[in-house]
Amino acid sequence: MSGFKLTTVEEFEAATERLLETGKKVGADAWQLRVKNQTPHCRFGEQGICCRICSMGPCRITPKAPRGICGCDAHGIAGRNFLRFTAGGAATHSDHGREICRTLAHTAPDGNYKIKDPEKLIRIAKEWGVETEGKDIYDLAHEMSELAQMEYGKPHGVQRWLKRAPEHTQKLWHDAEIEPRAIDREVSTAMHMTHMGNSSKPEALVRQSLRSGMSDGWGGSMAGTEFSDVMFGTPMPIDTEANLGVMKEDMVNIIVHGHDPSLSEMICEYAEDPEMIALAKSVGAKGINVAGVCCTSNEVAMRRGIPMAGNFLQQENVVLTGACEVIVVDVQCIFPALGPLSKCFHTKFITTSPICQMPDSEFIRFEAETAGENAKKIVRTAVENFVNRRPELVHIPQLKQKATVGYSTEAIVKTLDGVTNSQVDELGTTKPLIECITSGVLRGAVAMVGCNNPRVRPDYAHIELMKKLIANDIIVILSGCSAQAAARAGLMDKEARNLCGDGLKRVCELADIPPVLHMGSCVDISRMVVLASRLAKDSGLNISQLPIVGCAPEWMSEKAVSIGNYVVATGIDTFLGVEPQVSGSDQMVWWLTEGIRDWVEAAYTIETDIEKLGDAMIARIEEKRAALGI
Ligand code: MSK
Repeated sequence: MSGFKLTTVEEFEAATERLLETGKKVGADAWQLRVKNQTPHCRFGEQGICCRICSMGPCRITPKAPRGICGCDAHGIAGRNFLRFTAGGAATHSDHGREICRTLAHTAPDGNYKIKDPEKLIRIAKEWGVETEGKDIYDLAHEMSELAQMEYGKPHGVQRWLKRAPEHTQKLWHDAEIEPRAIDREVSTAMHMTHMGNSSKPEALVRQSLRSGMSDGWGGSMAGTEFSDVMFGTPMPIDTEANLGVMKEDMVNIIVHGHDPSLSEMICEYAEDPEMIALAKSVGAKGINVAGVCCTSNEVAMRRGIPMAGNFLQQENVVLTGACEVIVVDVQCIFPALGPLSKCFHTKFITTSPICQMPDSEFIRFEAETAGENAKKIVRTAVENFVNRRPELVHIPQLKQKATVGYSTEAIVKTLDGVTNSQVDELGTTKPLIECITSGVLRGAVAMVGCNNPRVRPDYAHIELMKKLIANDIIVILSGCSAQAAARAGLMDKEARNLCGDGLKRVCELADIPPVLHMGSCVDISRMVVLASRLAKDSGLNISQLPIVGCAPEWMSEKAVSIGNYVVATGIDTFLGVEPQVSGSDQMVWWLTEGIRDWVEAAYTIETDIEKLGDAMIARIEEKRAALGI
């Protein structure tokens, strides 16, 4: 009999409590304490009606003061804030994508970065109308790097990848004027529109929010995902483990954290270097253990099976184990708290990017040209730090689950094709998945994404919603910190199929997949819109007709808002468990939850009660099925 059992959120919390006791002993701060200090939050900020865009203010909207000094009302202020939030997220994801495009220019047969998926590079080149015949693959990579970087600043035209969407969707985008032009331009336009004395009309601000989000999902993030696959390999199913128990007491622990795989890939390479392993043994360790946090973790788990220590709100926990020799970060979602926290332990906190520099960190500048040397230096630093551990502070919670990860779009199609042998071209077809949905074996699909947020009991919403959905025969695809919540709980163990309804359980058995599929990091949500596009094309339906929805139950970052905007703009109804900061404007709430449906055939639903959020998603999926008569 299988001994499989999910790890509960209560067990996560007990483990964290134990770690916080260690923290108290060494005088460490923690996010749990800082949340208390910051509560209650500023109501003006929560409602999006504080304007800090010029120095006549700040202006705050109240019944007594319904307009700012320039005369802007709550709707204009909340709208501008929402657009700036989106632009922040779009810029961040897209700059990550740009770095990946730049790294592509440094690929060489004998260099640090190689081409691991040449077929994918050739496919993209053909898609972009680039001649591939007789070209050396590295020459082609360099040419594509140049072209991809041009997408950020080209003076004419719209994003090349929009053509991946069904024609109906492309027409909606064109008619609504939300086709993204150059990626940087959409961020600049957003900043320009929200400068003092420009747009204050919610409709215009929401339209640009969608366009700016589109420049991320169908531009910068897509570049990040696609060219990462070209260089580091397109993910295919692979087994790994998740939760803090993946850290090892008798080994040198290196934690990689952030988003850009260019750094973490190199760290993983050098952690396997025999010279480094011999050095680790010489200092009394059994070897070198690399584990991940946040989306960097997703990247290396999907491609290498590197274990996942935790998600966003676990980042302090890895240091609190007292067994972390180095936490090395690249960009995004990194708590500045890691600096002072690591000083309470022997841990070295290493920052590597000029984009992300923090006090109390050691800065080792990581560059494509010198990536090998940089990575080796970081691994060596970790190994040499092993002897500085304070054994009395070491406690690694013994929580760990098995997980099968690596479900890129290509992997999902290939896995399901394998069940029916219906392969029709090199990319396969999504028809088996469509048949499962139309026959009712599966009721539909939910793309669950996003962060943790202390406003919601961490991980609880992700895990409870997933359990509810799979019990109702709804397959769940995941990315970002949502994926890690699932893996830590055990929902990516194939044994979790026993928690499914009969239909999904049967599909999981036939295809040999877990009931929730790990599609990658937060930039990889671009995989999800590509999959939705392929489902629509293969079924002859519009994306908005498919019984699929998106959900971000614990979102917190600007990137999440940008993501939400491009997912909705793609025609996928999106459900939020944390309110966007627009509630001070009924007009903004209307535009986001109803008004945009006229443009893109989808809109947001906001519901902070998790039970009701789950019910609302199931109801929407069933409505879509009923409309199709299936
Ligand atoms: S890391 S953006 S907390 S998903 Fe991508 Fe997690 Fe959200 Fe960061």
